Amino acid sequence: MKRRKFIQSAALTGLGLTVGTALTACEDEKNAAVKTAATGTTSTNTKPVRPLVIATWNTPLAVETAAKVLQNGGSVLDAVEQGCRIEEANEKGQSVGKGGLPDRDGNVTLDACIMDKHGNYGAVLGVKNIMHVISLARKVMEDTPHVMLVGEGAEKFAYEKGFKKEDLLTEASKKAWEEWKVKSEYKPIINIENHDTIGMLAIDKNGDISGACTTSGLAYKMAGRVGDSPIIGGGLFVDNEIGGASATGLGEEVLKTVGSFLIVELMRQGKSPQEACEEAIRRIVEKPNSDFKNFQVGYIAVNKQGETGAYSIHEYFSYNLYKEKENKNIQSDFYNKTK
Ligand code: SD4
Repeated sequence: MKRRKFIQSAALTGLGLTVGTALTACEDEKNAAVKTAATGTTSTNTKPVRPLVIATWNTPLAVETAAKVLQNGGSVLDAVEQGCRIEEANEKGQSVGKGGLPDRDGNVTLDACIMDKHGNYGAVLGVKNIMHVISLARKVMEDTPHVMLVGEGAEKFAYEKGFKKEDLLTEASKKAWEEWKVKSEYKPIINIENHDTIGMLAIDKNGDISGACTTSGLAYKMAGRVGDSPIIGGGLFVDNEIGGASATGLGEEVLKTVGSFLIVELMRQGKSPQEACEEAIRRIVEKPNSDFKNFQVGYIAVNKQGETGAYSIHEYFSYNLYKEKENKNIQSDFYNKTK
């Protein structure tokens, strides 16, 4: 049964639907007022928060850039693309774009994906020598019949589209790699506090949602390794009727639970963004033999109503949130409270 139909029939049969006073105007406001039998969660927020931008980690400039695009009447897709480009160009961020830490052979390879309000998706995986892979992912989405391009093919496509070739390995990341090589520990390094992979979700004044995610992946990964960030439903998922989610942290764990898709589907079933993020983290940590003490995963989510959620396994995950003209960095709640 189509969702709209289900909601209507739920209203008729009293299947837990509550309709607020301001809910006559548009469909998404009606959706936000759904109280599900499964969770008993009711949205009390009848006026949607718009525009809104949320992004993983301490990324004030990226979020501000995206917010400005929206304030100036730009598209929500432009907003997330422009926001992510800020982090890609930030050489200090060592897990995204230029200055990203390389793989164990010393090559910086980037992954990115983007989703628009129509559910279109584009991604590039394992790309060398191109800084703005988020824009390249958008070109894949808009200018090719495909959704993903990988490695050399993606790089060739970039040059065809006028992207500049550049060395992404900075002196600082080269030095870090050389130090790592001394011991060359096989274990993927994923620290808990300082990531900068950026996953960004935005809603424009009409309530349309887009998302983007860009990373250099795990530091010192095996050559050819791809994480969750460019994979639809893993590092990012957007459904314009429901909301969006994005992930950061150990991509292997996000992929095994299809984290961002899971969060959006949980919101579809009536969970708040916060409840959905918490459930997605639980799916990882409560697996038998989960090694969660040794890795971090963090999620952000937003629903159509502009309610947001964030949750991580360990302390120190934060996100930037722009809403009602304020741009704040907020510490996320987390699962592992034992020190
Ligand atoms: C990955 N999720 O490639 C990315 C890594 C990350 O901050 O988020 N780093 O698995």
